[in-house]
Amino acid sequence: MVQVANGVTVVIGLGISGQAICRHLARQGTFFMVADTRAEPPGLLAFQNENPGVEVYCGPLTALDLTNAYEVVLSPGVDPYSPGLEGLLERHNPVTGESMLVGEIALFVRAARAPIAAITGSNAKSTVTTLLGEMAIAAGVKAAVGGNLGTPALDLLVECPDAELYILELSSFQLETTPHLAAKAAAFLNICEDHLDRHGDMAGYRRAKQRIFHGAQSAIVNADDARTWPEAAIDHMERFSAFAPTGNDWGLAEINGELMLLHGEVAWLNTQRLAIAGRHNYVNALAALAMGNALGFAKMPMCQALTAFKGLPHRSEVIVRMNGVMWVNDSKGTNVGATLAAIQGISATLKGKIILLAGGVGKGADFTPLATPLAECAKAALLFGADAHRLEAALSPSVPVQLTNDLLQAMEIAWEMAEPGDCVLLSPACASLDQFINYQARGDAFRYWVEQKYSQHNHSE
Ligand code: UMA
Ligand code: ADP
Repeated sequence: MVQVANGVTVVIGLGISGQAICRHLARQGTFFMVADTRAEPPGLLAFQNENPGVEVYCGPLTALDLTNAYEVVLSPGVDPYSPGLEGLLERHNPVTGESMLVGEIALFVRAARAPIAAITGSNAKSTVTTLLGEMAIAAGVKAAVGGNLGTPALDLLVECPDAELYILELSSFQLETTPHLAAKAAAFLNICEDHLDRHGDMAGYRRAKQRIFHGAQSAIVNADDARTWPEAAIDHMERFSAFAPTGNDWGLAEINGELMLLHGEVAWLNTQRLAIAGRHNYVNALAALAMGNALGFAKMPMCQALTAFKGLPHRSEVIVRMNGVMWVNDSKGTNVGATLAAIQGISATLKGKIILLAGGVGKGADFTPLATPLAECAKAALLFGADAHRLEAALSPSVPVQLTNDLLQAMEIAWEMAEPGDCVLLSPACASLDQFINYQARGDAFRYWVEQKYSQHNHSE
């Protein structure tokens, strides 16, 4: 058993968050050590070279005695209920007044000197977070944007020390270890099955996400899904919907044949003026408007930012149209809800059929909700990765499916199968980690292959 010395802060995890936590603690002059469950975590040597005085323990947490630790700061990728961490989340820390086990965001809340706008949900977090950041810039507010997306939250404190607002995308993993966020505005966008391997069931997953509302001044919620509404009353609420708004909600409705973004009865923007496509993206625009409104941004700059926003890579991103076939990279479609949104958004305007490329780590999700929409609009589902067989079982026989070794083989088959009017859609409904470093690498592999084919094709013409 390795004993942690008395009064030491223990950082668990040497990933992006763990390293940001270490930098923060070092800046604060806190005495800390690091533990990682992996024998050789990536970046270990570089970390040791840069932090020669910091003790690093690599191995099972059950062999680390944390009894004397001052506080344990956990990376989001590690389950707070892992063996070796028993009871820590529930144990009161008499010095901080919080739990003995906290995450990066708890340290951020203690140190931040500007209000926080926080965004969670199963899908659309990055899109709404980025949009809100663009709105803040347009409104002349000095905002720092990060969290689960881009710059880790604690690094924002040094990157943008004079920020007037922190805009944070927060995952259920980060919220699980955040005792009291006290956001100025907190948005819970939507919920569908995701990360059930970690949270156990939907109730556990939702409970983690609901923590975004602790101490919030304003709550921004999805009027169409009561699971996103706070359990306790919050002073100010903004609600958005994919349908015509009720009362002063934000919503979508046709006026003179044009689909408009509305606040109550007032039309704010024609959806034709948006560069992002699909009803799900219009709802994302409404969520960002609702959030900006709660934060006091003016209408004009928010609408300017919306019309200028082109969307993010790896989210229903059209890579190329070749031989009349559209190739779309939705590698960030890492759960069933995101893949459903992509299928519905694309099939609504498609002349031909969708050839879906899907698979990877399913995180315990039920894939059957994909079967009916795919049966209507898909030519085939080409499956790969760890949960390909589970996907096959959920889709077959209503959808023609084919098992492949990997994404590249699936793309070769799609190339042969696709006809003019079709769309080859990479929207895996799964995490990438069995075959790629992350979803970006998966999307980049897709893009690279398509671009190579495109240039060969153009060359041969
Ligand atoms: N790991 C171990 N042992 C350890 C520490 C980590 O096995 O002791 C493993 C984890 O199980 C995981 C991987 O290492 O498989 C990375 O975990 P981490 O906690 O070190 O992750 P970071 O590198 O710090 O990245 C995290 C977020 N990743 C996760 O929550 C898994 C990143 O979100 C985020 O950008 C970053 O912090 C900065 O805040 C990525 C993500 O996939 C995009 N998030 C999930 C999502 O969006 O669905 C939640
Ligand atoms: P997150 O950060 O929550 O993963 P992103 O903005 O990166 O969210 O989008 C992730 C995936 O969700 C993409 O595949 C995208 O097409 C899909 N998506 C975007 N908006 C929505 C929405 N409102 N509902 C469901 N899926 C969505």
